[in-house]
Amino acid sequence: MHRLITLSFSHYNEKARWALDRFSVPYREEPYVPFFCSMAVAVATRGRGGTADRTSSRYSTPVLLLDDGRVLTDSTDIARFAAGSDDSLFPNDEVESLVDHYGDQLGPYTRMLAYWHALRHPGMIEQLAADNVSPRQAWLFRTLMPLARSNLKRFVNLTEASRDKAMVRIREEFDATAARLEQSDYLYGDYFTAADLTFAALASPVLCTTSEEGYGAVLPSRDALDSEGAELVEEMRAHPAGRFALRMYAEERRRVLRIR
Ligand SMILES: N[C@@H](CCC(=O)N[C@@H](CS)C(=O)NCC(=O)O)C(=O)O
Repeated sequence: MHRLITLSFSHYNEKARWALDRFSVPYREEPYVPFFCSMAVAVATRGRGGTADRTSSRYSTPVLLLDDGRVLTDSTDIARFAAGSDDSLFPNDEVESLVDHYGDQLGPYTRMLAYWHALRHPGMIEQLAADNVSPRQAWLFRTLMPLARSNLKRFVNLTEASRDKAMVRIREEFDATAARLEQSDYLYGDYFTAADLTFAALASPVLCTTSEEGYGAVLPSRDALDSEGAELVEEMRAHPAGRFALRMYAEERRRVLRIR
């Protein structure tokens, strides 16, 4: 069976999981927390990793280890592999460029805001670990977290200025997406494509999409956020683009049993 190494709660990983689930590709997910996921990738790829891009290192997740020995180290490559000969997910260059655009221009900012809120609340990131990985790994993460906290902040570039920029960029992306949706129920054409999947997955950290709504891992509960975090999530959920993302989950995120 194919092995999917993930940073379990990450939205880029959710994008890969969604595509694999949608096309009923059998795989076993090996879920990790930050740092441990990079070590798992280094081990699984014998130190080679993949290709670093503007938003990630070469040890980033998701990584799909195929039965035949091939290794896919990018969520878009994994989604393309999942779709196989079905060209409805990636019908053309316009969809490809929307996927790349959201990967570059939305994903890094929703991730930054999610970490901003998670790291402000003592215990929140440790709870995320407890909700998403094995008790042993969660315990180890909790034990090492005091040392890892500042590295994580530096890694995601968490400062007030970057938080403010992230907020501006997310609102711009949501507004542009909503404008696009005035023409159609989908981001391209009149059917579901990888552009819709990518937007919905990468918007999830600011929507706190729940597993009941279809997210393939556990994100922080809205009740656990402070007023600033809760207001942000309410604003994004009420936005036409946020409502669209939640609709894509309701209508298009087919969950199949995953073996862990
Ligand atoms: N372009 C990559 C981005 C993936 C990415 O940024 N993954 C993050 C999780 S949100 C990660 O693993 N970061 C750790 C690292 O880059 O070392 C993709 O879409 O697969």
